[in-house]
Amino acid sequence: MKKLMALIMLPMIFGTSSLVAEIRTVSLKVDNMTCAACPYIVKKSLLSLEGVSQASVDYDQKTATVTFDDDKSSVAKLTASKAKAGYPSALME
Ligand SMILES: [Cu+2]
Repeated sequence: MKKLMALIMLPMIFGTSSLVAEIRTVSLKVDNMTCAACPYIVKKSLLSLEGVSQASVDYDQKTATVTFDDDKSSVAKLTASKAKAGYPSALME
């Protein structure tokens, strides 16, 4: 009976792995940053997204480094938010 329970529990344990928050950090290339205020706007738009815990923007390199919860956000959501703010961006490989 214990063995049967273990067999039933296994998929439950491994099945929850997709529910566990996966924290990802990605770098994005950001277009249209033309003045010193732009990085702040980009950073604000990123931090306003659900699941984003950290965002830093490098004006000189024209990049943004974002840490987010993969279950609550996605690279697509990050780039969509920035595009909406006027800064198209793409994931850096
Ligand atoms: Cu600007």
